[in-house]
Amino acid sequence: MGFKNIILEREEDIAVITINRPKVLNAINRETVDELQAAFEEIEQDTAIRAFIITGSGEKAFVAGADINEFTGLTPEEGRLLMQHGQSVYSYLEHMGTPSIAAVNGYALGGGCEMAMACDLRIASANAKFGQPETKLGIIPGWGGTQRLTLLVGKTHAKELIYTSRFIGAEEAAVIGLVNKVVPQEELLKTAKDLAHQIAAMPPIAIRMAKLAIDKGSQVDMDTGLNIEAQACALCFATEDKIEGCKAFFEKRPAKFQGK
Ligand code: DAK
Repeated sequence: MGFKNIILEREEDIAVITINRPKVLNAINRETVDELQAAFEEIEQDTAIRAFIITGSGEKAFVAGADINEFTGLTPEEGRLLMQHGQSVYSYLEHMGTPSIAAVNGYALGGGCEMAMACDLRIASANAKFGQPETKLGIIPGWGGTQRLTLLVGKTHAKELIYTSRFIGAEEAAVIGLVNKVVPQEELLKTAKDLAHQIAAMPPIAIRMAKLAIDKGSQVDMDTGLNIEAQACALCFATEDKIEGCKAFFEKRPAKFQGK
């Protein structure tokens, strides 16, 4: 599929999605949401892609939120539909078997911060700024912000950030656990790609099972979570990659995983 608002590129066993609307700081409109869904499906169906990155074009913004131009004249019903659509696309991203990394190269606000939070990992450039400024617009985060921010940083920080609409810098985001790592802007994409390649070299079924156990397990009680972990681990025992991983260990050589 040809895209107007995003760029999808493949590099060996990883892919990079670049949100490409620099004139509006990569703000996401409906068309971009649809293109993202199509790109996610394309990546998910391609088993040769073992990890992917989402970033923004230019040096100023990752995504400065939902495109505010599209809020004008929305009835509550239209707002609800738009909100649910965005939520379902971000949930699709969150639940993908292919692990995702947000390379946050500037402003990650509102729907932009929410998209980064739906990714598995987040690397930020030193100039990145995060925020959920919806309350300043008279609304509240509608694409998962109240839920994912709370899960990632806890109620204390989530409430402060959402109640005040305050932006935080990359270092503060790292301190509260919103990002994995902060790097100089010129190193951002390379760092994210190195991490993606590192994950891509791992056994994909084991990575998918780890993701499932962490994500599903964190939403249930401990006993149920441990049960999910045991089932997911049992499935790994049935893979050729498990045999190869253990064999390579004893043969003192790097393992070659096939995803089987
Ligand atoms: N939407 C549309 N245009 C935007 C934009 C946005 N989110 N952010 C920036 N732009 C545009 C600006 O209007 C400006 O356009 P021109 O004036 O050049 O035509 C251009 O990008 C450059 O921006 P600035 O001139 O403002 O640049 P500055 O460096 O001065 O400021 C800034 C950068 C990021 C601090 C500032 O642009 C800013 O505050 N932007 C808005 C941030 C924001 O509030 N984002 C929205 C968060 S709310 C829902 C669905 C979705 C959502 C909620 C509910 N339902 C359906 C219910 C999600 C909501 C959000 O994401």
